[in-house]
Amino acid sequence: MPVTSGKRAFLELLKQEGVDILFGNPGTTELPLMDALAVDNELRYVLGLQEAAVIGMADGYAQASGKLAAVNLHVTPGLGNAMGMLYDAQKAGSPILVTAGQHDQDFNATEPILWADLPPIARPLVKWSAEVHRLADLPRLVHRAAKTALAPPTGPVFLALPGDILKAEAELDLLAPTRIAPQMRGDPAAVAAAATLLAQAERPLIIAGDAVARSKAHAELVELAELLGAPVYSELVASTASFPASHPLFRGAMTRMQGPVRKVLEQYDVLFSVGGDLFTLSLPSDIEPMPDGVTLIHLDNDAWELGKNYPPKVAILGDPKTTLPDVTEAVRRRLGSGARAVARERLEAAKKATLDEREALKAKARALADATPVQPLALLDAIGNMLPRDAVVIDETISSGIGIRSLIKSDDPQSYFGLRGGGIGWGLPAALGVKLALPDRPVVALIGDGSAMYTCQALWTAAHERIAAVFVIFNNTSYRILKQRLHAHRGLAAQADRFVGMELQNPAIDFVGLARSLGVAAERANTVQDATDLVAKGIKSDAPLLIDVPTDRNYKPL
Ligand SMILES: Cc1ncc(C[n+]2csc(CCOP(=O)(O)OP(=O)(O)O)c2C)c(N)n1
Ligand SMILES: [Mg+2]
Repeated sequence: MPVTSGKRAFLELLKQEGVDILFGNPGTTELPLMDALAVDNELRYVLGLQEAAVIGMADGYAQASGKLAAVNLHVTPGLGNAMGMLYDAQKAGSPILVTAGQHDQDFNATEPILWADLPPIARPLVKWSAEVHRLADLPRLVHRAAKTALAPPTGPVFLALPGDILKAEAELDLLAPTRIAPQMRGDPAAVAAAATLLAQAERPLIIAGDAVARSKAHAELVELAELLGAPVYSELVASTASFPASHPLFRGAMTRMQGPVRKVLEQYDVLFSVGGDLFTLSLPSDIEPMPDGVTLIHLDNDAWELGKNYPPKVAILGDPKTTLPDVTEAVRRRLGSGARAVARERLEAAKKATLDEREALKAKARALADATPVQPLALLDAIGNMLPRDAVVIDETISSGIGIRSLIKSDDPQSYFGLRGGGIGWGLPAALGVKLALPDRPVVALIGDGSAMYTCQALWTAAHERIAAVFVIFNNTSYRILKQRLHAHRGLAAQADRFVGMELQNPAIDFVGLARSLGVAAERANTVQDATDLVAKGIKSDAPLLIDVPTDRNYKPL
């Protein structure tokens, strides 16, 4: 076996795992790796200027590519800065190998600067967290980490890399990656039981979760939905286009509040959740979102999610792409000609209901098209109308995103990525990762002004790496969602019309100046037309562009 150093072995192990980009921010403890990178021509090191931005980029890359994303951070403060975005990555199930340098093991007893025990810090937010203690274990542990990140349900993992391990040399067998084939086929008896319930349903409803997009099962779910004549909602907090947005059975996302969820569900007798979150809600409420009369069927590739909050009649552990055709086939066999005719009527009625609702939303948006300042609904509609079909939208619009899944034609599984975890600051760096993963598709990030400020450092990386994403800032000079929520309390803030800690004014943030200072071209758009003209220009450019759109500050219901 050849003698190799830990630092070079680590890079080779990443390459074995299919990694071609290492996202990172270095410090002294990472210097051995930076040394090895100096003579490596295959791995691209993408520097982020704050660790939150580093993880956000890796998250976008992992979600859009489905591949392992690799990250290297700087000891305790580096990992600490990364935690908020690591939470988002965990919620989105993003396969990310997060590593951090650690001091030499025989130095740690003195508690050197920046030192803390790293694996326990990362542990709550990852599938597996460990430290390498012997160079001989490095190959095994890196491969185990990568396998774990990519095994369904996918998610981030953490490895601490002490300096002495990276600097040491030894004869090393690099072993080989393990890949767990993801297409688990659901249990046949459970599939049959689910099909019986679905075939008997009078008013079936489908909730589609990220697992559908991840397994690229759009066509399989469309077939079942059409057979049943069942409308489809996306899960409450989605990070993907879990169903094609233009399909006439797609009703968009439900509001993340108990009352409105219950109102929708009350209209149905059988709910089939295909990888959907039941339910990720925003705030507590006395209202129970799941009505008593609804029979639940639950399919997911994550056993934890099955029956997590609501006991299903049938729970199927399986991958949507391989399991849905079995369900559809079994339903088809159970539907007599009478039932088929009824299902076709349901289909026509459901299609009409969707198209009516969508047209009403678009009419409302059109009526606001010339309003100043720009109304977010009008801007979303206009962007939805002009984007090419292969565009990918990154959504961190927060309060401005109402109707986004109906207005933007996100029709394929990689056409939309949204904020799953709720930790804001994700969208701007995630857009870079998505563009790196899908370089041939236009990438347009729609981001709230408040959200953009958490990770605006990523703009420098966009300029430095010439990552041609388009950023549209929905700039209402406020944390508008928080004002809306506090206003709804009808408490002291609403009476006083005073919202402490929610105004981003005095001074207003100069996003154009900010972007330009970091090397990114930027323009302000005061009308919907100007904004879409600039989006069109940005899509054609081979460099990033930021478009600052002052939008309505009003937080009261229109
Ligand atoms: C890391 C993090 N910090 C704070 C919050 C709380 N928070 C949720 S939404 C929000 C404001 C978002 O502002 P902006 O992006 O401008 O969107 P808007 O509400 O104006 O539409 C804040 C501060 C959060 N979710 N995550
Ligand atoms: Mg805002």
